[in-house]
Amino acid sequence: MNKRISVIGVPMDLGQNRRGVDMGPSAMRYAGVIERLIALGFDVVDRGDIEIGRPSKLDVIEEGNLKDLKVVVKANQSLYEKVRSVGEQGDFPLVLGGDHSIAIGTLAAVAKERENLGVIWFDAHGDLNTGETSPSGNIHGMPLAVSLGLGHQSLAELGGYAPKIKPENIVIIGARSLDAGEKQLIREKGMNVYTMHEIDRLGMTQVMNEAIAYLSCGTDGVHLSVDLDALDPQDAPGVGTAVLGGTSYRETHLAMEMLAEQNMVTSAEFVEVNPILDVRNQTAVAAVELMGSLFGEKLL
Ligand code: HAR
Ligand code: MN
Ligand code: MN
Ligand code: MN
Repeated sequence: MNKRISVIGVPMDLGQNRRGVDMGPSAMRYAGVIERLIALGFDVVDRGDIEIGRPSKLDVIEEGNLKDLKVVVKANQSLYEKVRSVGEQGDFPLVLGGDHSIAIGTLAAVAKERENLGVIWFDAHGDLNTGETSPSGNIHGMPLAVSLGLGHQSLAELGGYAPKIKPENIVIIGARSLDAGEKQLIREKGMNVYTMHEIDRLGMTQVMNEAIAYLSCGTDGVHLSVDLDALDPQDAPGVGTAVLGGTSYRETHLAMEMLAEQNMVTSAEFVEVNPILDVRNQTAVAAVELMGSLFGEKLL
């Protein structure tokens, strides 16, 4: 991994319905993310937070089943520019959310100079909806579809190009709540999805070995996107759309530790931490501990 890490906060809560996830970056800073990475020997620069506009009453009018589209696009444009600028300086971009709609800006930036960016997507959900398939109109359920070039043009063409990612370069891990349109898209594109069924059946070790081997050939970088709702709600209660039966605290750490050994991840984001729904900042702490494992913290 690169020596210098640039931390970027994105206090975005407009990609979904539950207020509070905008406080995620603060909660992870209070949980000691900067200090933890410094203690691991990294040069860490906190780039502060991206400014998120507030929708005016007129803006809230939904456009093609896409809630708060304009403000989400604008914030992702700012995030795109920030992530590009730190990437150009050779830093490792570490983005703290905010809801998962911010992956639209992160991916637009990190995929720009790469022909074959790999993506590892830890999530209970597929985030593969478009305005047409989304049951909710929440943009945080759409970022992976957007990165494939699907959905509203103002999202899909952010950064001036589309698609960002090839479907065969994506590995989804932890899925257990997929909408009909998402299942159809996964089948159509033959995407790599390790649902909780495969994790239970094969174990996280084999799942990660397969994912790592698969992405090691043919990719020119790997973006890791961790939605904290991938974890079981017992271990990460502070998320807006908790789904029972997720990955355990240790399974998720093991996954991060295995990625650290490979030194293959070139950018990362940790999203959906909602302090209002959390218990004593437990989910923010878990996120920061997972970042520790990702960046090479060892148990012994
Ligand atoms: N699939 C549902 C939707 O599109 C729920 C989506 C999301 N929740 C998230 N994203 N936290 O992973 O509305
Ligand atoms: Mn998600
Ligand atoms: Mn590219
Ligand atoms: Mn999710």
